[in-house]
Amino acid sequence: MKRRALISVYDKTGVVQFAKALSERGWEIVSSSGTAKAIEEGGVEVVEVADLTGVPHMLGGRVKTLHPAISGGILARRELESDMADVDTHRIPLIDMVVCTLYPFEETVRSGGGLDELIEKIDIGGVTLLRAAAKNYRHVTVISDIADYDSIIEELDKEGDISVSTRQSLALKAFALTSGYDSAITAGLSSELGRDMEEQEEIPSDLPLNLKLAQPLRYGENPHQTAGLYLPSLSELPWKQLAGKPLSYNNILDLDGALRGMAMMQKDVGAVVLKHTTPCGMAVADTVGDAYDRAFECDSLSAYGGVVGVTRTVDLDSAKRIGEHFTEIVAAPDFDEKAVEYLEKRRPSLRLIKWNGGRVMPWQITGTWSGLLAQKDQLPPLPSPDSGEWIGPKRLDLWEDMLLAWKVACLSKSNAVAMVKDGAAVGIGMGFCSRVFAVEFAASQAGDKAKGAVMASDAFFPFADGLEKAAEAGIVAIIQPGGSVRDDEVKARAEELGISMFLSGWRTFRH
Ligand code: 93A
Repeated sequence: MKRRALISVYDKTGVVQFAKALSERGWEIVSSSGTAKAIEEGGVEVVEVADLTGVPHMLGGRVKTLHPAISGGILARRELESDMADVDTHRIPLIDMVVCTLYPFEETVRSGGGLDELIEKIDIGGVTLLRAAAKNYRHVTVISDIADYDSIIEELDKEGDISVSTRQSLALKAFALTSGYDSAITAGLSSELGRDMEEQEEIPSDLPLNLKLAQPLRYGENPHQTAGLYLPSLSELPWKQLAGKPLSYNNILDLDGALRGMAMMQKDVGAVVLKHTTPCGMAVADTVGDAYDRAFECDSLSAYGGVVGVTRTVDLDSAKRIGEHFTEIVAAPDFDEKAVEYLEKRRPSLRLIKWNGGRVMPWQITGTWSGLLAQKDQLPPLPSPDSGEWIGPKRLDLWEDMLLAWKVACLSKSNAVAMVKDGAAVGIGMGFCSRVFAVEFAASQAGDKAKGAVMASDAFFPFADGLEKAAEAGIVAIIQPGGSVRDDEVKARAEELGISMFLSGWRTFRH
């Protein structure tokens, strides 16, 4: 019987050659409209999904492959008489292979797409194809990565078919992709939609975590501590290590800070430098190299042996700049080949981490002597100039800096304040038991750069003293949650000092 492949790809790189190779090996190709067009233009025979289902693509492309004739052809259990009777009755052609690359949701977030664009980039049909094929891996091959085209053709040539072990690993790969895709949607939409998210969710009575050891580690925070990395079963790490020494327990902790920083800055070309999970520099710029240099400058002493996260591909120029300093890890959405080659030579131990933008754990779980604490791992919505209360002059001209300061403070250990000027952190006071000390430290680090800078605080000012210290240093605008019993006093003092103050309404403690 003729085997059938359903190909529906956003990224059309190499699809014509792949379809051609399948077709030459006797496969029938079925495709959604854009893919069918590309394949047909490449001179390969193809059946349109619409011809197979009898229903045209509709809702401007929102419904293309969502149809029982497609889902049924993928999901049917070939060994089950009743399933086969169903497909027979409804004349559903069986599909033996699904090839699908999803709408680029994360790229849309990174390029600053607005809510409408983001919503349209949520792939529904493609995810359904992938999950259905992965679920029925016993009969169906699922290809979710164009990098697998060649090995599939090779296996077909060598073995005449795709082995069950290949199908299993491709299924896991597809599930890992769709789960990462869903987390990216949650992260990408939460800053757009979260403003209405005042209500807390109910706490579930069980956490269905099902954690499995993914990687034993040499030791924990210190050499005498046994440790391992655990993942929920079926989850895969949201990153790939491209080079360098194996990650340690502390590396994985620090990397977490970098990924969080990257997620917060994903709309910008940004860089964050961290030590012990909290930032010692964070900046935005026009290029990755410039953002890195500016982030590094904030506290170049502490950056030694730190972790770097950048929000765009590391090219050779930025690799050279990063390679100048001793760093434990560089995390990025991607690395140019030349950048990897350069950094491998220049810093052989440096761990290069390619992050897919996804995450694994929706919960933050902390072991304490009193039990396991669990909380939803989420930030409050990104403030916007109309989402809070302004006191004194409304310095919209400084808003972008205030937002960056807010992000630095979110990422820093409490009590935290962050001073930012012209798109770069210039002073970060964090991990202090007193907010006044945090301000004093940040101001001393910023020096003259504090003059005309903005400041964020991760929690309210209990007294006006922290604010007064900031004003002394030259801070002109402050973003903080508000909510102190002495808010009136703090607001009045800000007005007297001529400071622009924005009360966001959301606290961002990090312990
Ligand atoms: O808008 S969708 O969620 N609705 C669908 O029914 C559907 N089917 C496939 N997006 C859908 N797709 C996606 O379209 C695929 O994941 C792929 O990214 C893209 C291919 O469309 P075309 O072949 O028209 O270029």
